[in-house]
Amino acid sequence: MDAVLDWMHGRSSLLLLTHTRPDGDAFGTLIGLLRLLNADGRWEASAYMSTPVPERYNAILPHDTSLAIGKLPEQRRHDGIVCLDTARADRIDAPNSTHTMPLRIEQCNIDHHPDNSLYGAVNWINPESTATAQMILRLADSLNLAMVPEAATALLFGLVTDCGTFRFQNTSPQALRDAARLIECGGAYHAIVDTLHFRQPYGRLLIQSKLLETADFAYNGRLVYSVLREEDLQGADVSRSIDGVEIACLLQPEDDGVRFSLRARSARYSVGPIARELGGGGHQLAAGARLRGVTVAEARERLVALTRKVFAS
Ligand SMILES: [Mn+2]
Repeated sequence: MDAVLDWMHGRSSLLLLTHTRPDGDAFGTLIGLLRLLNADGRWEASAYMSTPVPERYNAILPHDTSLAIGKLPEQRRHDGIVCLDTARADRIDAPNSTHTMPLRIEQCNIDHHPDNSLYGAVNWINPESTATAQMILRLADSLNLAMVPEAATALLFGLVTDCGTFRFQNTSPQALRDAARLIECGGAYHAIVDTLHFRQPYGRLLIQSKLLETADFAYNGRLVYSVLREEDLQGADVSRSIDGVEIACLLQPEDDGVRFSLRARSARYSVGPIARELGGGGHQLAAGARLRGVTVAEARERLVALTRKVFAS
């Protein structure tokens, strides 16, 4: 973190970026840090995402005028880019598709993915962190940034989503302490839980039930997988909460291949190596990959073969 502090003190105008297909920790860290910096005033900060925050999160993550969607205001001249929760440079949700713009400005890489490729000019990677959001909390403390309630809510959202609302095995005592701290600073915990768990669109619940209905099992029920053909269903999950399941995988056909979304019950049978063998990456308990030029049947075969290795180890 010291390298990050030095790097920040040498800069005045920062652009914040996160990864493509952003998840809760991506939204939370991007918006949280943006709010913290702009409330403080020592830095001029803006952020960019190619697509807006999903509408269902509007109540907890209201729009911020310094967050640019789809197009970056031309006149801004940034002297540094902070990349949040993003393991590899090619996963940065950059203001243009070729990623040429960010590469010309120095990057500061803040992330908790163990397979981070250290692409930044400075890299602060803490795999012990349940969420990148906690690292932003540490950073805020070190920079003496006031933890304003909107930032606390955004960071709490990142932390809560990355640990499955304190159900996943990455829920550490520190995660709970940090959550308590963010709630004390005004983080809207009940609104977050309400949004995530008690306001599911009916269509989404129907899809979950369809996933269960069409699920396939292998290895005596230890692997479950399902094919999802509908678009835009991030967070849909073939339930690893099924008794006996160690690994769950969602296969999503795309134009030029298949996307794998993998979840493990415990670190004993980690999905990280499976994702990496498929050319992707992620954590032990949650990982993903995208295989080009394969059919769903071929993707299924690869999955079952790779899972065999994990169960055999
Ligand atoms: Mn994360």
